[in-house]
Amino acid sequence: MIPREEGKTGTLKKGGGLKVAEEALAGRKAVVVGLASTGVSAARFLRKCGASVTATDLRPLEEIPEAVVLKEAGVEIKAGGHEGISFTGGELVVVSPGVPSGSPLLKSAREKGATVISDIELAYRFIDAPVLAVAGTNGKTTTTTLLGEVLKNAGNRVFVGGNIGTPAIEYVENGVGADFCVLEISSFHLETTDTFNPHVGILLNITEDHLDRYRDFTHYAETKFRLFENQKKGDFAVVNVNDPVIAERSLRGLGGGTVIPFTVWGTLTEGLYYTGEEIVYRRNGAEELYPVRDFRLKGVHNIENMMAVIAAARLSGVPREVIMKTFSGFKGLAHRMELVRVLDGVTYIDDSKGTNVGALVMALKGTETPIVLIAGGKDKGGDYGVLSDLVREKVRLLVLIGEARFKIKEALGGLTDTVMAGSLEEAVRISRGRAVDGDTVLLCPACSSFDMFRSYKERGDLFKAFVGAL
Ligand code: UMA
Repeated sequence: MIPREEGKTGTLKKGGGLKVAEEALAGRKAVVVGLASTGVSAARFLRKCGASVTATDLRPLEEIPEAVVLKEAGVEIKAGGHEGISFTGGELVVVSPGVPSGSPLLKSAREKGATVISDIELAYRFIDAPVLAVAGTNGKTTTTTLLGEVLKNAGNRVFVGGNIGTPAIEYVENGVGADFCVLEISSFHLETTDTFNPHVGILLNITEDHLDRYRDFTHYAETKFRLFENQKKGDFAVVNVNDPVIAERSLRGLGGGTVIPFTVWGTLTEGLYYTGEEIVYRRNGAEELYPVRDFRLKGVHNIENMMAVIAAARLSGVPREVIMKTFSGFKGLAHRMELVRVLDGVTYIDDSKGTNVGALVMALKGTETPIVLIAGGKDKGGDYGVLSDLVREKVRLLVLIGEARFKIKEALGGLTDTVMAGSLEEAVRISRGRAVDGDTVLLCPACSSFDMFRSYKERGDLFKAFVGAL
């Protein structure tokens, strides 16, 4: 048994909270860029703390329903573009994740001497609890949720937020405190962090994504490694060394914290590995075993997610038994390899959250039966060619939708039977007609949803509705 650890050194945050934020921000000039969920929370928080706030969005006013309440709270709003926003220096500029850090407005802000930060950085400056942060191209939301559950089941008060949905600043704004803050962190957040330093940082994997926003893959990967930039002795970097990009970068050093590696292949003398039957956690010469037989999350990528949770939870003082019990009861999340229905021997799976090529690789690897694959959506610049072997081997029929359908057809269409569909509903109908007993119909678009839907959630919900109506 590994002795209880509570990370008494390192970056355990103390102090902070709403009172300190009010002292720091009262009278400060702030500009909030982007007025979707993050910007709305940030503007409200800054006003609550007594800052003088201007908020701006490219969208017109009528598309920002929260504008009315913000105006009433004293926020000046410039909607329908960023014209009229100028900087004299000294402003605090809080950027929503969806706004690229290299945008002309933010460039001009920096040139004029304003401080440009993400909402995560703003929140971090006032968070008064240990921060456990989860990053990676895929698996972040499952890992964040599971870590939150494990900590809660051990009797802790836990805030779970960030990319998962609730902007982190709401933790500070609500002022109710917690024993831990578990934050899902995207590369977008990390573009504009400064002092952000999680006590435990988890990096699950790095594969191609968001190449419509970054110069190239290296730029995207390096942005993710910023997670560890400020770590000090007493902090922990929990990293998947089976991922070649992370393994190579780890050799060059990840920051000042202790690296806890995990891998599903091979063994480790320190860290976590997988025997095929159990996860082994080795730390400071001691060892613990976590048999996976009763865990409801399946697939190698979920073993990786669970390894990361074990490390972060044990470093936070959670007993092994609580982890085992939580894992055995955790069913997984909607739109992530979610079983929708079995109809005439055909299994329908909703993996609408599979918004990049890496996610599709995992979904195909984790499916044992022949597959009718529905893919396509808004292209993010990834290389579909890496799917060639898996498509040839596993995909009986490729049904393509959305803007990216031509590009995907060019890369993969010659490898298996391929058809185009004009809508998701048509794609479901075609799949129903062509799938045979024992097949899996898998929605895993490898693209974002914004060409046809408001979000991956809407896409997944519609898929489930169409499948339900068959
Ligand atoms: N905008 C401007 N100027 C610009 C560009 C955009 O004003 O130059 C405006 C847009 O019109 C929009 C706003 O800025 O109104 C951008 O908002 P946003 O996209 O940041 O939306 P939020 O609702 O604040 O959502 C963000 C995250 N979105 C993104 O990272 C794109 C949400 O992650 C997150 O849940 C939420 O904050 C709360 O923390 C979503 C996401 O897609 C799930 N994340 C990416 C992913 O997982 O792949 C990283």
